[in-house]
Amino acid sequence: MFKPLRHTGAAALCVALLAISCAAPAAGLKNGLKIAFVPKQINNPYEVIADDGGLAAIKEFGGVGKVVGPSDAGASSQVQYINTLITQRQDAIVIAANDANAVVPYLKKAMSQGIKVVTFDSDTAPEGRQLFVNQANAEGIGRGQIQLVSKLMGGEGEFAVLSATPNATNQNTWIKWMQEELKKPEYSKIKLVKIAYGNDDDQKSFVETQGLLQAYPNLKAIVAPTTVGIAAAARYISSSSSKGKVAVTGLGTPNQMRAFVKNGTVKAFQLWDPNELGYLAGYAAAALASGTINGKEGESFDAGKLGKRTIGPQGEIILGPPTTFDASNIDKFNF
Ligand code: RAM
Repeated sequence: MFKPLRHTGAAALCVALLAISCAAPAAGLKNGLKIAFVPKQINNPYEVIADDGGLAAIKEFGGVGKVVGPSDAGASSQVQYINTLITQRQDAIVIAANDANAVVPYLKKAMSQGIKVVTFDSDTAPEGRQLFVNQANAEGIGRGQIQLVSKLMGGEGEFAVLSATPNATNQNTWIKWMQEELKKPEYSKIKLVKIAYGNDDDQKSFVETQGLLQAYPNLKAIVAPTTVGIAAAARYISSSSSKGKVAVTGLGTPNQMRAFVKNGTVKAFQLWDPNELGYLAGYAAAALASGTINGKEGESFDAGKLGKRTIGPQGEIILGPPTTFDASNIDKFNF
């Protein structure tokens, strides 16, 4: 009896105060925290899902959330948004950084004024933030992509990587681990011929795909560790004579890739749930801004439906392992 009554009371109070979100805040979190999400780019479907997860978390713990950011993933495109958020005295900024260094001076300025900074999806240099919420272990993602493409290529032939921007910390780290994995003897018949950059721009990624197919007539696969890149590559290949000859894989959202799996262009690809990534980052930011954690290794915090989470080395919090999607399971996922 007691709990529902309390919620009714909180709801009535929220209606009275109008502007404040109605929620039962997680243990120890301050009410009314102002938390801003800054995606790599505002119109990237992946970032939209992640930010929506963050806003859902903020609603749960009774904060005030918003999403602001650039329309392109350029290195410095987020700077003006960070400056505005500092002026607005947000409690926390959660950012998917477009460059490891370009935003650091501005994020440092935010932190010096008491604003908590959490990176998610794509990290900055460690001095630019207090926590990094990572979608999955970076080494596991990189090595896993090679294991997958090797299977799709039958263990031999040429492949290319179609990445996001040349400065994207997340893609660059994954590619580094791909190259490490390729050193193993079982991949001696596989050759990475080119790393192309579609800048997480659909059109550029489409044109880069075309360029790769022309430049490397023996290409057997394209690995795009970006949801924008893989969707553009699949779209190009699905209506070209390379369909069925050149495998497309990488990291994509099931909803964007479903048609290409159904029409046979794509056999398998991977990802995690971006919504959960944003949700976890929202709770991490709130815990920092409430002072229930300071960002030290070993500290734990309550992440709502994701349960208790613990900070690992270098301030990193990991969401969980990626899922591999194929024709057998893709319809079970809706994001
Ligand atoms: C794109 C972005 C994002 C990355 C995903 C996999 O949407 O580059 O940062 O995590 O792909």
